[in-house]
Amino acid sequence: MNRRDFLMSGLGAAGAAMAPAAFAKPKAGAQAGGAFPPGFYWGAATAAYQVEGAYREDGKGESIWDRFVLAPGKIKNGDTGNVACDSYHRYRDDIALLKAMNLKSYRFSIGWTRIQPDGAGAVNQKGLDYYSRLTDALLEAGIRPLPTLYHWDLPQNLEDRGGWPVRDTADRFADYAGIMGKALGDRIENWSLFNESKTFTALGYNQGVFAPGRKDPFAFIRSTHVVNLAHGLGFKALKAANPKLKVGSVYDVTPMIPASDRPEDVAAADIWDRWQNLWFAATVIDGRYPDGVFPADRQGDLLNWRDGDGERMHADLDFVGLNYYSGTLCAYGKGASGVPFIDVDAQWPYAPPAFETAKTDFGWNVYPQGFHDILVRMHKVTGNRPIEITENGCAYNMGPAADGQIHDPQRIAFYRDHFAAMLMAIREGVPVRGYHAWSLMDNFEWASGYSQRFGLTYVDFANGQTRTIKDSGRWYAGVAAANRI
Ligand code: IFM
Repeated sequence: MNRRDFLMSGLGAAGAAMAPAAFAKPKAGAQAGGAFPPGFYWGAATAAYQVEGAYREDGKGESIWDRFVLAPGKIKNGDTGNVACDSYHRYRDDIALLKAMNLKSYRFSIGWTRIQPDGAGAVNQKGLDYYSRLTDALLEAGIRPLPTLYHWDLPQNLEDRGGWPVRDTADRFADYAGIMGKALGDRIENWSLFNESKTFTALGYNQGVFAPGRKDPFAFIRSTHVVNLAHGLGFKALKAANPKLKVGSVYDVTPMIPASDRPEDVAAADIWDRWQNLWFAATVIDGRYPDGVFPADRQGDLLNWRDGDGERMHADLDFVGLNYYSGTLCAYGKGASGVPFIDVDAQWPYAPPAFETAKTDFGWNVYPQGFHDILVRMHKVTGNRPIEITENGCAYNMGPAADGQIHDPQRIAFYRDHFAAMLMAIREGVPVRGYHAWSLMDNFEWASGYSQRFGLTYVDFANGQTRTIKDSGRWYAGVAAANRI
């Protein structure tokens, strides 16, 4: 297999091979209850394309997701986010949900194409006004706004100019960040730059299953560098707009679990930790890439590295957002050194399951112990920066029962066990200061359309987007009010 074929197949195969099949048993004590630190932020999260709808309203431009959903066969049932939860019009209803659940923090994202329809140049005042109204309404309700600038909806015009693999996109992002900092920095203190860089670059540019649907491994690798540059430039632009702003970014992280004690499997877990957990978070904080992912003599070319990029991408983040869903099993195949891209004949076979965990309706392993473990791991990487859990949750797809209510005990159990794991990490010194459930409400789940329901609130998409708080939402309200489990 030549290098290109390896890159084409290797990452995809690795991803598939890492579908978690086997996990260690949760440690004793994982069920412990108790109080969270005073002032802990209990919250919930959403993202612009997944909830807002109003895809052509008030001067909004076209994003890559507006375009991608139109491609036949890309989204389950041909669903789109054109209407979604209609939050653009119903944001006051959403805030009422947050209040009903006693939540004090709302993580949402800003649609870049509402602000700059083409991703560059003139500002669309009506778009800014929307986020200004949302911010004011949150503050009035006593809820902290926690916006993310980029949750995957790149302006289509920038994709047409090359997208994330092209360095200019990082400069455009910095302009946009500066615009937002100036417009809302008087009322919003904490800002996240990106959501889940590793996921949108890999799925969008390598696997082609997310927008913009490209399958080009070399473009993908470059996109990772441009996104890191955009972190550094965006961070500096926000600070220049208002030095009082606190700027972080959101990383999806997963504990890498060797499939066995074989040194090869342990090495596979180590390399995947660097590539999946550190490639963005540690790079931005350190201003340099973790060693050992690419051959040292090829890395510069693969990334299109230029002198000064270390400083450009460096950002001394004020806080770190972490998203956690499950663990990842890592096994190692024939002849591989543990370094992706070096061994062209590397294989990443499925390991025999040690034992099964419960699964969500999406098929994801339920693995609360991994939440504790990755928090402890990332704390070592992020220093003493405050950590916000910016996402954690599960898809269970039950609808209203005969009594009109949504009884979802599996989701309550999921959250209870994950809160226990988080509390254990906090007690061990991990500085977690807030938690956002994914999600406030059922919404557009990307390539899965509306088939996967992650919400604490049920949304009736067929009947006017009406919202009903699920049993889990009511249970969560109790946790938030008591600040304990
Ligand atoms: O819905 C997504 C979200 O947009 C990013 N993190 C994972 C969630 C569930 O897949």
